[in-house]
Amino acid sequence: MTATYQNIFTRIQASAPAYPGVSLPPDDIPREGGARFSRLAGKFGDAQIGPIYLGALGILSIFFGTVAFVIIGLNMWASVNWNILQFVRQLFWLALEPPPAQYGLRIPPMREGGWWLVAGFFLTVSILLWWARTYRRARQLGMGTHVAWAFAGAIWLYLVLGFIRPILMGRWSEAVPFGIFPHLDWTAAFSIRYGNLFYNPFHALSIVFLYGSVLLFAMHGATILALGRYGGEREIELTLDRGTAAERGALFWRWTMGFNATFESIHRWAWWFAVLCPVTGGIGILLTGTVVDNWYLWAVDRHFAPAYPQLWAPIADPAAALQGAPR
Ligand code: 07D
Repeated sequence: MTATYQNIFTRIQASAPAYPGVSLPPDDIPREGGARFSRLAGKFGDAQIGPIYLGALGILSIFFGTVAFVIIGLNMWASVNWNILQFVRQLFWLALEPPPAQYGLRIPPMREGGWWLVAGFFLTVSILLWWARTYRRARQLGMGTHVAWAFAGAIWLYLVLGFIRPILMGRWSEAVPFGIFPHLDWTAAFSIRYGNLFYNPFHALSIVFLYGSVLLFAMHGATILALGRYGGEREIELTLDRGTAAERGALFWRWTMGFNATFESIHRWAWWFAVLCPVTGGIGILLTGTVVDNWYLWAVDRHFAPAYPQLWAPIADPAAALQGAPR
């Protein structure tokens, strides 16, 4: 019986002396810690752990992220009267909420959303510093900055949700609360308040790229693993010759779907699909409440959602009774 080489789980671990990586420019802080080896880590990725480059941006980012995390945690703990047992029991339900609508964009008392503003500020500083770190590390290694720009796509959505849109709407209360279930509740409430996000075409596009990324990643990952016996993961050496893993992978897709990406272009497909998920999502959120008040009625107007027959006397829109900003 022939043993077939299937490499979904198997991973050959070659051991070699620790390698700290290419030398860095003289203005860079040295990398921290030596190198260790872990057999377990080697099952998932490289067996070598460290050295790690922290640098000024990394240290500052972790510092500000920790400050945000601690502020959020302490506010949650305070909300259960500093009872540690209730804090642990109710952790997933606890929240640090943004200021109520009546404060608009003004600075509220600390207990009424002030801490939310402070935590959000520190979290944002931390995320932006981490972005700068991904940009700088790539530059110092002589790489392109594709990872940083992909990360910027996610940061765009984050900023739309918590900063840009609330400012356009004139009140911080529009922003997302901190908390596990509270932020999920916010998502559901947001969808209902603005007439069902399923009718927002940018939400639909964002889902296309979310699911599309999953599909592409599965196809690409499976193709490379299936080509493992021909050294498929050594991409660059394979692209020019005939009969290589690269060509077999291309042929597989050309034969099964009639079209194939190249070993280079598949990564551009993957990059764009992943990045367009939060970029289109951010556009959809930006338009919600600012340009379009109710996505269902918007879709009815454009004849792609059905208008339900009016069976009873018309029900007044509760929002119509509101005055001023909340309206
Ligand atoms: C959220 C932003 C970037 C994050 C960054 C990191 C930390 C660290 C540390 C505390 C992911 C932040 C840092 C967290 C914390 C400390 C110290 C990226 C994010 C930079 N939807 N929906 C999407 C589906 C419905 C709703 C996107 C599916 C309902 C709202 C996506 C379904 C309702 C919003 C998506 C579905 C609803 C979305 C997110 C199905 C009510 C958004 C893309 C099958 C539940 C967001 C345009 C992403 C958006 C969004 C998928 C249903 C509401 C494609 C599959 C109808 C309010 N939904 N959704 O990359 O962009 O997120 O909308 O039912 O805001 Mg939706």
